[in-house]
Amino acid sequence: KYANKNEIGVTCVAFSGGQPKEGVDLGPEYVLKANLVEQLQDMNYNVVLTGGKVQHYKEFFPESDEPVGIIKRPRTVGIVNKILADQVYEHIKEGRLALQIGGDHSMAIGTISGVARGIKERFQQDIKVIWVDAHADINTPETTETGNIHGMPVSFLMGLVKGKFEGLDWIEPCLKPENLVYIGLRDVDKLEKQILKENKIKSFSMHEIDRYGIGQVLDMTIEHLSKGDRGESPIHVSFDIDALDPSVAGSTGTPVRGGLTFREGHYLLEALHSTGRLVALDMVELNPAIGDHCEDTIAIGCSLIRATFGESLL
Ligand code: Z70
Ligand code: MN
Ligand code: MN
Ligand code: MN
Repeated sequence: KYANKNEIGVTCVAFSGGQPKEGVDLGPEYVLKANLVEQLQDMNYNVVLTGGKVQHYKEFFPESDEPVGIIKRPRTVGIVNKILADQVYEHIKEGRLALQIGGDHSMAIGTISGVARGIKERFQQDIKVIWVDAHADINTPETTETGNIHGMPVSFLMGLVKGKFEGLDWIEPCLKPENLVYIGLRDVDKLEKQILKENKIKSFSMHEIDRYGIGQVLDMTIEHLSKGDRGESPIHVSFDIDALDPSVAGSTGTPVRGGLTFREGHYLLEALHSTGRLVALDMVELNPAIGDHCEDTIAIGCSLIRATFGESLL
């Protein structure tokens, strides 16, 4: 419905500036080396790779980027996301599905901004987001304990950040609290919990997944995101690989035990594919420099992407 020619615009975001660990910028290169593009082509998609190669954005980095308070690299994160938003917007405008491979989760500032702009323009609709993650990534520059912007993208997208923040002042709030659902949470900061409550954001933590099972959680998620429309508004999935249990996908910067199983992760994306409402997917925080068997985590990232785009089971 939203994409018109079985075409996927793939943007490889080799960026790590939203957090301190090296290696997360290598995620996209490894995913390409694992033949993701060929796999999608085998599923009869046309693949359009942004810029024809992995994007580093280094030519846009500011010469210096001193912390603002405890916030690290705000101007770098800001400019990279501004460019990224334009790249993703272009794919949506062209009627493509949008796939972004990361890279740290600060990149969702750009991906969701770009998708929201394109969807608004083409369909006059607001974007709805499913954020699959061990973390809520909804700290503000005031509540963050780490200063890492990958823990803050949601607050910037929702307009929860007071005043204009240097480097990130181009961001237009494009995500309403009622249009977001979290799945997989298990490591949420105290002040983040307060923000989730104040904004009445629908969240299915690992506790709810244990209680209801992933099937019912997905039913409830889709029901929530269907309020006020005929159950067909467009959905962007932002999938942090650390939503999965570290025993399944260990090559990521901040593994937290007690996560989704291999099948729960896949079921979630298969169920969303079957709604026909998906317009964009972020697959982020793959860090090949961490863990002993990074090729396993990379392969699971590819497999999750294929599930999202409808790799048939039978
Ligand atoms: C913490 C913060 C985070 C990912 C860590 C952690 C955030 N709440 N996100 N790893 N992917 O720094 O704000
Ligand atoms: Mn996370
Ligand atoms: Mn995250
Ligand atoms: Mn191995």
